[in-house]
Amino acid sequence: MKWFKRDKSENQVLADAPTPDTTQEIETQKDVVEKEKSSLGFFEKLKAGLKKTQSAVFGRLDDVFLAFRSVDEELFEELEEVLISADIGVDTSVYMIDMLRKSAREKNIKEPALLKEELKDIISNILNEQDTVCHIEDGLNVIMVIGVNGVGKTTSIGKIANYYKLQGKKVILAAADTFRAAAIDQLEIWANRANVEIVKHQEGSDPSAVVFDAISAAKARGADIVICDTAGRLHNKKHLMDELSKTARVIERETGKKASETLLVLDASTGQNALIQAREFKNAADITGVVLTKLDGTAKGGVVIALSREQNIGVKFIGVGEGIDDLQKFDPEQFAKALFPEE
Ligand SMILES: Nc1nc2c(ncn2[C@@H]2O[C@H](COP(=O)(O)OP(=O)(O)OP(=O)(O)O)[C@@H](O)[C@H]2O)c(=O)[nH]1
Ligand SMILES: [Mg+2]
Repeated sequence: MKWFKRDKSENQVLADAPTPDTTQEIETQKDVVEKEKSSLGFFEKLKAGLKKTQSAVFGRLDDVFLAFRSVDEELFEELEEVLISADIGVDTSVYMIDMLRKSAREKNIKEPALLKEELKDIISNILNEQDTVCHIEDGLNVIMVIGVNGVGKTTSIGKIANYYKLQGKKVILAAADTFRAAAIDQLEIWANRANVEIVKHQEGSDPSAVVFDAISAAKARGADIVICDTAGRLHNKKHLMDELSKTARVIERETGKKASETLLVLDASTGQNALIQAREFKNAADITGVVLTKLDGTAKGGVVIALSREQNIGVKFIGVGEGIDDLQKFDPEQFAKALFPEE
């Protein structure tokens, strides 16, 4: 089992901070308070984005917990049924309930409502088994963004550019979806919104030449991150693989290393289809993580759990709306917590 170290600072609470006795420590505590405040906003937004999934699936689990007086086999079966009927998938649902039985037995849990916390832990453990951190190192990083038509690649790139720009990174977008002129224009609109530079060529030009130019521009301007948009076609796998490996060669040759991340964008509202796309793309490219979009418009948010458990792929960012701020760094514990209605 792989466990990845995660930066917990965003969720740190003030109670964790030691009593200050120097100005510097007071400043540090201020930072913690600020982070706590922004993390509250973060959580509210996450909850709002998961509202549909919560009421259609996890709210129903809550009803089951309430309806039972004791922890028995009938309860486990009913919980399993609710999970299967959501887009969590049979294998993952069965696994989750097996884990729940096990912890109920080991901890001698007698009250159904107490199983809820166990289930949250089971979900965050499944999610934590994958690498959910978007790795950005010192120096130049290239992020490739791939996925089928309409899943939200260009929109997510705009949001990710804004996310890193706000962290003080210098970002350049590469308009390597040269398939349609409109795709280049759309990326340019997002570059303007995020206030970052864009490198573009004519429609129909070679995508890897755009990436080459974007990397050259990034070197010349001392940029930290180049994010590459790509055309969303999967119908011809050979073509896709050829194009991606050509671009990968350019990235490796020009930066001396592989792309920091190759992010697959999946539309959560397509449910099981998103899982199929993940499997297909994993065969065609070295996917390092997923951006899961449109969680706000769907009850199929449970697909995140199946992606982690069945496709062994970590979600790194989630899209919870169409605006530039509607992107969140994925946080397994917070996500598991936000799936359930408040106590
Ligand atoms: N509600 C919601 N809509 C989103 C989200 N992300 C993207 N969209 C919408 O999805 C639609 C498609 O987004 P694009 O970014 O154009 O998708 P794409 O993958 O680049 O599409 P192609 O370039 O045609 O392959 C747009 O209308 C976006 O506003 C999200 O997180 N939530
Ligand atoms: Mg696009």
